[in-house]
Amino acid sequence: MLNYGEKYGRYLTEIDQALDGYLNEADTLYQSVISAMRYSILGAGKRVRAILLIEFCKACGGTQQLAMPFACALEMIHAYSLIHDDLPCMDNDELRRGKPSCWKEFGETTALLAGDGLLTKAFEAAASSTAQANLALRAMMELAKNAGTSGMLGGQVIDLEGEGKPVDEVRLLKMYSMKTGALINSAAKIGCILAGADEERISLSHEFAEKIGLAFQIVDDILDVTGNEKILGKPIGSDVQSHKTTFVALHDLEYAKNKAIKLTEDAKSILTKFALEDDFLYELTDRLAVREN
Ligand code: GRG
Repeated sequence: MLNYGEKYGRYLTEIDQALDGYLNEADTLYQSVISAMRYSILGAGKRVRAILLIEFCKACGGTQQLAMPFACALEMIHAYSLIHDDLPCMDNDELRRGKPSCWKEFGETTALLAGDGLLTKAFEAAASSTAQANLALRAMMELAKNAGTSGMLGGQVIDLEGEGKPVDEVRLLKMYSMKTGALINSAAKIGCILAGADEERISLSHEFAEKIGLAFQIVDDILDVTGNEKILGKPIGSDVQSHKTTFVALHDLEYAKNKAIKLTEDAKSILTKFALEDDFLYELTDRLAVREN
């Protein structure tokens, strides 16, 4: 059996190969946008969402092959959100995943279109699913809702409109659960749905993902204060610079760290209810709470 690092490495390679397969269009007339899409998604990122989707699919009796089209779709939607989030009209960030952000490398127009291209390509990839049609359709609905106004996009709006204003904890947590939590949530749920899991397991995966989604964002807030720009691959201090209220600003670093640890422990206790092939998901859950990028 592969150890954690080996299994993670294999996931990175296989997800990249599958993404590459979706992003090969030979028409030279619009290669500029394909190049920008490939630049932003290939060989970069932790692939947390894709890996969660595959792991939950397997935990419910499915296979990596069954999960892969939706795993790629989720990574494409995630990459589009990062491209658009970095644009000058949004966060105006020049560094992403350790290299110039898409707009810095290709210009604003191409970056905008590359984001749009990845968003639409995501649904093309999802539609190539080999899952039972009713399950694939339900998964597609999860994907669309969690990416759109009732999920990540809505969370981004709440976030942007809160800049420079006092934000209370209720609004902050709502924003986190939409902006960051929704895609993570859809990863776990879609994995279960594709495998034909019962409602109880789908709901358990939802509870698990709510907890790690919040822990993930709290760690992101912590890293924005204590992180190392080189390891993080994006600028630090951007929350303060854009006058954003964060979990760390509402409480303090110590409280935030403890909260992330508590959420992680609670999430792991939910995992005991799944028949997992190994400890990989437990270890991933633990590592997300102490990650440095
Ligand atoms: C533009 C519609 C639209 C939405 C943007 C997701 C998002 C909303 C903005 C990205 C900025 C940000 C800090 C989002 C919070 C979620 C988050 C921590 C994203 C980074 O995800 P990782 O750490 O990134 O999984 P990698 O590079 O590893 O894939």
